Amino acid sequence: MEIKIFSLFPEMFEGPLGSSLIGKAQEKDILHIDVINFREYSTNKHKSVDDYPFGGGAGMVLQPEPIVSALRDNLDLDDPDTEVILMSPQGKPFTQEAACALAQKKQLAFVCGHYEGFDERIRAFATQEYSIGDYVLTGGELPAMVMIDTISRLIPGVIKEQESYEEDSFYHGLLEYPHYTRPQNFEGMEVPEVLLSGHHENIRKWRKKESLRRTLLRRPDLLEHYEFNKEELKLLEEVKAELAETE
Ligand code: 4GO
Repeated sequence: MEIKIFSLFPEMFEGPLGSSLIGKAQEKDILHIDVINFREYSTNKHKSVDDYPFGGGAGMVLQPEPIVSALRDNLDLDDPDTEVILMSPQGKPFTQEAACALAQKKQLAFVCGHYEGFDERIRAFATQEYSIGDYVLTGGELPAMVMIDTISRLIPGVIKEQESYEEDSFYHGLLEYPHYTRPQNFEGMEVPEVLLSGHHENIRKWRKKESLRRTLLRRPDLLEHYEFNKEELKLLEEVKAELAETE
């Protein structure tokens, strides 16, 4: 996959995208990430990219010319397999499902704004607009990094075990079951017996049940959209009965 980031602060990306699994994926040629500083596309002598808002008010607004010139110079804006993504608090909420869809694309471009925001006409050049949550940041760089990290680990070869992400929280719409490793007893806290039993079917059921319990207790909103199978409905009833007992 080809990723192009348009930002006034390219150095912000060096650490997060150069290290760990994303860095390795780039070395393995699974992923290519380019950061383009659209200040280089400013045509005035001060290399400025923002100006005062028409109509008055506080803050500066990013002008359309430098960003659009940078996009045109680095992307084929007519390629249907290229998504131009604007990072903004006004975008659609970014979810694991959105990440799965974006991971299928050939090329992704991320447009990171700063200051008060973008001139509205920049939106005409984006194919998507995403928000990573209901809060305001100083720039779109951190949201772009969050999205790139989430999408990258879904690309085959980026994480070791391909099944690994299929067990993630959210992948199937539930939170993950609890994990344990050695020691068997840590400061008096024991690993659940069933995980030591070697009985694969019981372990699978226990994990499914704990996954449902966690989701019910921590994120009941996720269960509103979840499509339960027969076994899951039964396990959820068991969980609810157990919770009613301890009330
Ligand atoms: C994105 C961008 C928050 C998000 C941003 C978010 N803040 N919630 N700030 O994903 C244009 C100027 C937007 C600063 C940018």
